[in-house]
Amino acid sequence: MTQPNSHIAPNETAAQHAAFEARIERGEKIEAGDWMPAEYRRQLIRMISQHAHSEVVGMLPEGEWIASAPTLKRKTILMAKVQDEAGHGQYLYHAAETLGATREGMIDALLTRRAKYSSIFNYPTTSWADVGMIGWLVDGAAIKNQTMLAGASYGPYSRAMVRICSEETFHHKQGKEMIVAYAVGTPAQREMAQDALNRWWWPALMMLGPHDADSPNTGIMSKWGVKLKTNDEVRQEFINEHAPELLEAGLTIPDPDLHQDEQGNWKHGPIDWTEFWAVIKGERGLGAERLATRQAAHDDGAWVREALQAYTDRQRAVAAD
Ligand code: FAQ
Repeated sequence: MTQPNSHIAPNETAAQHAAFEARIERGEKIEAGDWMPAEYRRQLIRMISQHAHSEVVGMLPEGEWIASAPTLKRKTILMAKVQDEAGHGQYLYHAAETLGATREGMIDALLTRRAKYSSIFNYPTTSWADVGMIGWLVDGAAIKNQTMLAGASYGPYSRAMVRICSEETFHHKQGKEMIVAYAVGTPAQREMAQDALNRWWWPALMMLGPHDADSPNTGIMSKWGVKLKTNDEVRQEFINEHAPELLEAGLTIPDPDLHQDEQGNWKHGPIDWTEFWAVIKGERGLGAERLATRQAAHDDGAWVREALQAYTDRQRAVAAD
């Protein structure tokens, strides 16, 4: 017996869904004005807006270090990186707006905790090496995930990913260069790099999402060509690239169970998912502080929004005359 398709909304037909899925099957991009299932639209708004929030909140942990960068070169690189993240947030908010989401609605969902942002940005940056480790591991994990999303079926999201990935690649390289330099540097630098790895390794694995068996959204997102790989597949790619490079740099990965299997895949030990969910809910880490900072920035920007609205109203009134 065929299962009823639970994603068909009351005002949609199976034929519409079949035609939509055939387009995805043929590798066509779905564009903003095209017909799409309501659930496809809802899922994309959920994921793209959360991605946008992650980029913007993601400016906070590293931004704290701009004033303390050890050299002018490191400071300019970091400033460029943090500005890039703001730009990524902008592209992504725009991509979500093409689906009918409003900026006000998305920001409200973030500030009232109805929308999530990446767990990774609720961890504190306690030393300068964290800036390098975020570049190497967090941007490294983000690139694995987002290179896959560059092939997503929704055109505006996939095109935003192409631009974002090229910038993230620069972020990744600068982080790796910094950590490798410290790993072969003075004993104090090596210790700082190792301490950063000890704190960021597990959160970096977690940021790629729960195991596939615990990932309620992967099924439909894969069927509709948004996620071309599962969370565990992307995590495996990330570990396979990063584990040997970190070891080659002379660092110790804080996982006693890490080993290579017969196929050459680096297998990790058990992940503490209790910590992951507690960090997302704001029960552990800096969730409350991060949201308070975003709320303050939103409040400080009220006059800009009011001025833009007054200008738009006046332009409209002039045009109407
Ligand atoms: N944190 O069913 P799934 C960056 C939630 S950008 C918080 O597997 P899905 C750049 C998930 O939303 C980093 N929540 O979900 C940068 C869902 O809850 P919901 C962000 C998480 O969507 C670098 C629930 O768990 N990247 O780093 C997390 O199929 C350096 C069940 O999970 C993106 O957002 C998490 N880590 O797969 C910036 C990429 N993981 O929404 C500054 C786009 C899962 O149903 C410095 N997003 N959840 O209430 C994605 O690819 C996907 O959303 C996943 C999760 C893979 C993150």
